[in-house]
Amino acid sequence: MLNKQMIVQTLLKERSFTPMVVKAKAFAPSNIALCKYWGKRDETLNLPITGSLSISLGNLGATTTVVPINEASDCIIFNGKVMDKSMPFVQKISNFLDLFRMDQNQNMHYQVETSLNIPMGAGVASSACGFAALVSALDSLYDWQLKPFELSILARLGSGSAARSFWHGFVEWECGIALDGMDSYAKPFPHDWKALRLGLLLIDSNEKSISSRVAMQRTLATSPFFDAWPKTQHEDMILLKKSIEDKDFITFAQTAETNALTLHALMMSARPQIVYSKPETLNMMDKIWQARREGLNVFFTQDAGPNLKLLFLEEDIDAVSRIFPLLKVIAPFNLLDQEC
Ligand code: 2P0
Repeated sequence: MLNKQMIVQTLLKERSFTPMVVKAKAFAPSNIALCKYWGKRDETLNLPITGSLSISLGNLGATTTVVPINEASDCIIFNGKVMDKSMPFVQKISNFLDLFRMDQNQNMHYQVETSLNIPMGAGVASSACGFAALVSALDSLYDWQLKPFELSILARLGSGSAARSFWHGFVEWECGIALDGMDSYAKPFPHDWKALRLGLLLIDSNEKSISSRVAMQRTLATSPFFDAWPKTQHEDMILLKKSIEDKDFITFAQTAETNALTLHALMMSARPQIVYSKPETLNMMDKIWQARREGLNVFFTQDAGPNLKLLFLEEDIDAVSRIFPLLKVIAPFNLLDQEC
């Protein structure tokens, strides 16, 4: 059976493990899926059953600095604070770094300092941009000069959605068919859309009750409707890509919304059920649908949590903000317009 270590060894074959700089730094944007990744054909390598398509959040994401240290364990610093080694996410990062401890590098430990400029608790996953930034920083530290698809494969081993966090704009992650996943990586879907806006609507910032990993496994194993998901996903991908090419906002945003609702319906049909929505999530959906009935083109997508991400166009910022005054508005294609 293939494991992560074999993949890393294949990709880094003949690459040096001598640090070329004292400290390496990299940034990776966060991404929101418009056509979701849900269900793995390989649990170990995070290989998806379907392709997915995301939009990156411009200059909102993770900046990670990696420094080799002469210590017996890694030191993980998050937003300025040293994290306790017993924390699950610290262990997840250390386990990931273990993959790069081979041959002459086996005793190497790192100080990994990550800062997020996404508002904490905004319902935007930090693991995707975190793993992507970490892989890019390691690439710089050792001057491996890996190709973008190779970086995407390495980051996927940390967290599936991290495969999509290496580019700005729209990004497509192909599911691939190879057992080793060497054909399962992301690449840009090269169409921009300057007028597109994304709004982060925070409903609940508490940690989710069930991880995406466990929720994916359970949905795949128990939902009586899972068989329908790959077909729906394939059709949605075609619609979404065509609507981006045509700048057909209604088809684009309606497809993203339906894709998210289909995903949540699937999860609700798992046994036992997985329900990420809170009563307030449904209230907000209702507000969005009401606004649409009144002629405002606002739609949403939802990930593995109760928060919503609104989709609308620049011309409707004021109208949407009047309904949702606390909305954090992001212009994914206008990098300079965003706060850091
Ligand atoms: C996505 N999500 O496409 C989907 C939609 C959440 C909902 O990818 O187990 O943290 O590390 O591969 O990437 C969240 O799952 O899962 C996710 P792992 P990941 O963005």
